[in-house]
Amino acid sequence: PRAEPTFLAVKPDGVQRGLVGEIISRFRKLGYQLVAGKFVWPSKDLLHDHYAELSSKPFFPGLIEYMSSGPVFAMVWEGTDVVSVGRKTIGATNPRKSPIGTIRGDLAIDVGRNICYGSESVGTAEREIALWFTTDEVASYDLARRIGFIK
Ligand code: YYY
Repeated sequence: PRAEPTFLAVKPDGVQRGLVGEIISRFRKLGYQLVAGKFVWPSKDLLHDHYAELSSKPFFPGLIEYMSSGPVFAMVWEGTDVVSVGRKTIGATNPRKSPIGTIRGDLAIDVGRNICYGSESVGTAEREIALWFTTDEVASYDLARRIGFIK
C-alpha cells in the first residue's frame, strides 16, 4: 500500500490546553510517521485559503477568529490510509457526537473548540501540505519496517 501523506494540526485551544504531545502520541502509537511539524501563528490570509470552501458558512468569521487567536502545531503524517484513518481517529466535527476513543470525543466538548484538524481527502491533503509547508520542511525517512510495519 502507498504511504500517503496527510496534513494534521493541533488548533490554538489544543495548544493552549497542552494537548500537542497527547495528539502526536495517539498517531505515533497507531503506527503513523511524523515527517514534518512546526508551530505557526496563522495569518487570516492563510486561514481564508485553508478554509476557502467554508467561506459562505455562518460560523466562518468565528472560525477564522478562533484559528488565528494563537499558534497551531502544524504537522505532516505518513502511512497507509492515513487520511481516512486520521479522520476516524480525530472523530466527528461536533465533539459531543464524537465517539469515546476518538481524540475529539475524549478531549473536547464544543464544535467551535474542537482542538485538532485533519485533511478530508488525499487531494485536499496535498493542497494543504503545500499551503502550510515548504518542501524542505518535510523530511522523508525510513522506519525499520521489518520490525513493526508491513511494507
Ligand atoms: O473537518 P472538520 O473540522 O471536522 O469540519 P468542517 O465541516 O470542515 O468544519 C471546519 C470547522 O468549522 C470545524 O472543525 C469547526 C467549525 N464549525 C463550527 O464552528 N460550527 C459548525 N456548525 C461547523 C463547523
